[in-house]
This record gives sequence, structure tokens and C-alpha cells, in this order.
Amino acid sequence: MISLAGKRVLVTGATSGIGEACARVFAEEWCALVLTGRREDRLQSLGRELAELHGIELTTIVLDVRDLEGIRAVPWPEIDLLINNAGLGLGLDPIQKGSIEEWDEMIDANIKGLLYVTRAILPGMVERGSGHVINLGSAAGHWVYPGGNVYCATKSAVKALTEAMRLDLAGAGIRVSSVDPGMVETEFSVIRFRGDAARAKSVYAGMTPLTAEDVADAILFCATRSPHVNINEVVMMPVDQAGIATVNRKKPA
Ligand code: NDP
Ligand code: 8X3
Repeated sequence: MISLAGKRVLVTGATSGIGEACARVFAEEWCALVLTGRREDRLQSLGRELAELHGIELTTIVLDVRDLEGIRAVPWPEIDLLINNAGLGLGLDPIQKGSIEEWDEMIDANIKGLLYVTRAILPGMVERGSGHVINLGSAAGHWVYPGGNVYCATKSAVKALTEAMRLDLAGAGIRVSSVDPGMVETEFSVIRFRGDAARAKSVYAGMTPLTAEDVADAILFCATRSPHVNINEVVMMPVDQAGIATVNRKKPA
């Protein structure tokens, strides 16, 4: 296990869920953090809290990963670890009834946004001959479920892009990993169902989902291996999720 103290870590989508859990975990490792997300209030209060608690260098950047010009305009510092986490699922409609706007938003954030940020950060890593990119894929990038269509396709694209990055960067001294969870209870389902909290809660009814901290722990594992080790892919599910759409639920008493 290597020490990450002083390494600069960029987390996209740090205002909630897995991204926020990563910010907390890497702050505990004494990393310098660059946190991004669209919701400025959450970003600032998390940034203040972690900087005060750990005395670390911390930068917050309000950023929509779909905004290419905005990304190009940022004077990015040297980044040692890029965690491409920002993303979302919207709806569960079958393709014949799907919303084009929702498809566009998922494709723009999950695929194009990940590419835009990566394109901004990777040249610096290549120049320095070191760095690590960890992409948030999903079990949905390995297996498709009814209504998952476009979301699953975006995560399948993340899987392909992770493999592509590893090939294109061969010999550059840069590690590329993906962490691909199944069901994690975050704000993911609230966003997917456009604020319908009861429907979101029902996704995890009677089962024990992963937590954002479980996923951050796997990301930390990838980041702290010896420098010659690349963890290619971590596929993780709750014990209660035997397959992408096979969930063990306890009957209410
Ligand atoms: P949350 O909804 O809790 O967090 C999503 C984060 O992404 C937020 O910080 C949000 O910030 C950010 N985000 C979304 N769209 C954009 C955008 N256009 N620009 C910038 N930031 C954006 O969900 P999770 O923590 O669960 O999701 C994190 C990642 O994990 C996603 O890529 C998701 O697909 C993936 N994942 C989630 C699973 C789950 O079951 N929860 C399972 C497998 C993978 P803000 O709105 O402030 O911009
Ligand atoms: C999010 C988890 O199972 O809803 O990637 O697709 S799932």
C-alpha cells in the first residue's frame, strides 16, 4: 500500500453520494483535493468542512461536466488522481417511450463529460509520466436490465473507454481503473425518478444496498496499490444483489 499524502486528487460530482464519500476518504489520506460539481452551496460547505478538519489544500470548482468551454477555461493544476465520478441515470422507460431529453442528458454527462474532463487532465499526466484515472462505471455497463437501455449504454461506453485509455496510454506510466458497482443507495434513484423520494426508497426496500463509503473504499484500494500494479476493474454488488436484476428482498413482517 502506498501513501497518497500530498497527492492532488480531482473528484467530479463531489456534491453527493460516491463523489462526496471519495472526497472524505481522500481527505483522510492527506491528499490535496480539487472538488467539482454544479451545486455551489454543497460544494463550498463540503470544501470548508474538509479543509478545516484536515488542514489540507482544497480547491472547489463549480462545473457542469457537459460544459466543454467551461472545462477548457479552468486553469487546472497538476492532478495525480482523476476520479471521473459525475454522472446520472434518468427514468426507466422502455426505448419506444423514452425521453430524448433524458437520453441526451445521460449521454452528455456520463460519456461526453467524462471525455471532456479526461482530455483536459491527461496531457499533464502524460507529460509527467505518472498519474491514475479511475472511472465510475457500473454493473449496468456489464449487464442490461429492462428500462436501463440508455443508462446501461452509457456505462458500457465507460467500460470501453476505460479499456481504450489503458491501451492508448501503454508505456506512459499512467494507471487506468474502473470501479463498477451494483446498487448503491445515494441520491442516484431520487435523481432518476425526478425527486420522487418514495419511489427511490422502494428501489432498496427489504435489501441491504452498498453505501457510497463501500464504493469509496474500493476506489481507495485501487489508488493505494504499489505503483507497478494496475487494478483494471472492480465489479462489486451488495450480497443481496445476486445479478443485475436479481435482488433478495425480505418480506415486510
Ligand atoms: P448521486 O446522485 O448521489 O451523485 C451524482 C453526482 O454527480 C453529484 O455530485 C452530481 O453533482 C454530479 N453530477 C451529475 N450530473 C452532473 C453534471 N452534468 N456535471 C457535473 N456534475 C454532475 O449519485 P451517485 O453518487 O450514486 O453516482 C455517482 C456515480 O456513480 C455516477 O456516475 C453513477 O452513474 C455511478 N453509479 C452509481 C450507482 C448507484 O447505484 N448509485 C451504481 C453504479 C454506478 P451536481 O448535481 O451538484 O452537479
Ligand atoms: C446504477 C446502478 O443497477 O441502477 O449504476 O444500474 S443500477
